[in-house]
Amino acid sequence: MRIGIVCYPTFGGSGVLATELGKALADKGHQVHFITYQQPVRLSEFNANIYYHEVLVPTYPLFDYPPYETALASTMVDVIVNNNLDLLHVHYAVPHASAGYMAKMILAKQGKHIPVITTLHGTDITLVGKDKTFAPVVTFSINESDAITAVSENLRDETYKNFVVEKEIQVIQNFVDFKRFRKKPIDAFRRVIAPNGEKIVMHASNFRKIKRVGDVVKIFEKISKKVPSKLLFVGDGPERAMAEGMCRDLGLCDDMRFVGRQEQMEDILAISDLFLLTSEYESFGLAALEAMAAGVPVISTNAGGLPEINVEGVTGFLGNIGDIDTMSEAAIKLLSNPHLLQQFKTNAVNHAEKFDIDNVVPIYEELYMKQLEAINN
Ligand code: GMT
Repeated sequence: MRIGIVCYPTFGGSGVLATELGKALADKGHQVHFITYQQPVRLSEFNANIYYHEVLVPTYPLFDYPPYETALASTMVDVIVNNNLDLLHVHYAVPHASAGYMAKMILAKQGKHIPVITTLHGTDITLVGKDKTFAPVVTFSINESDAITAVSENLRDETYKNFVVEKEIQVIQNFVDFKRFRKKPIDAFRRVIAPNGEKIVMHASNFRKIKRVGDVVKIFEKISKKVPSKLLFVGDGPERAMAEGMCRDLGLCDDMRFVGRQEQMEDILAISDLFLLTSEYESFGLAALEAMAAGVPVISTNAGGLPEINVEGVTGFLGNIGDIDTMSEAAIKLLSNPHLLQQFKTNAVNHAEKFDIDNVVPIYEELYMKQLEAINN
């Protein structure tokens, strides 16, 4: 198949998922065309089946707000026509689903019919999408998509709760390239971070408010009083300065490290003992799944779709949003009992394997085939 993929090219989970999906489809022989405003972060190696088309948004003195959606829809049309694409798969509804609808309508006028598949990822529904500034357009374009998928059962339910959606939303959960995360720890790297054999606790996110990174610091403060440990903060974003301020105020700077955005997550996860995810909401929590695939148990909130991947008392522990005490007690319990920690590490790997890329990509392929059959009949 010749597939167009539209996503955000940044470090966000939806872009990561879309890029990994495109790469996996290309490995299976499909021709994949990424249409984004920047090269997606995880699209660094050459693959003969992958094409990248940049969306350029011209500036003009009249435009206080450059019309990205118009440029995107026009680029979609151009790429679809010139590469004879079979279908378009857009990730994150805002504004990709409405741009996809616009492209589809333009092409229909030219006699080309192309299915548009929309994958909902999380904040496109729960935060941005349901804001009344966007809601009518999001509702319309979701309903006009030929197929809709959501990355968790929770997100499917949230979508039905917040929007009038008449179509079936198929749940296709996030996946992980299991092989990639089965890496041996690099001892020298571990020694740099934890020179005296301290435990390594980690958090990775885009440091948005919804991640509650302040809670990560508070939990770590409690952990470090009981278990010699270090905290690695991976990623960057608006709340990073606040987290750094907290670490200074609490006198924890020697034990906390902000390593910024990292592409080699597997190397960092390989030396980590515990992953903290304190979000107010996660439709799924891809970062937690990647941690589990690397054999790192997870202490998380029970928000959104997190209970669908982090199994209480098996792969980690879950607490209510903001419940620092419960989450830190669970973390201390795990980190101070080597036998229990090892058991949870094994459980995490075993559970993550269910979300292996090889199990999930065929579900997308089947969906594409179904849509192509429907449009051709
Ligand atoms: O987590 C973020 O803020 C980024 C966001 C995105 O769309 O890029 O991630 C969402 O999509 C991921 C991939 O499907 C999910 O694993 C994340 O849970 C989801 N984030 C939220 O729902 C907050």
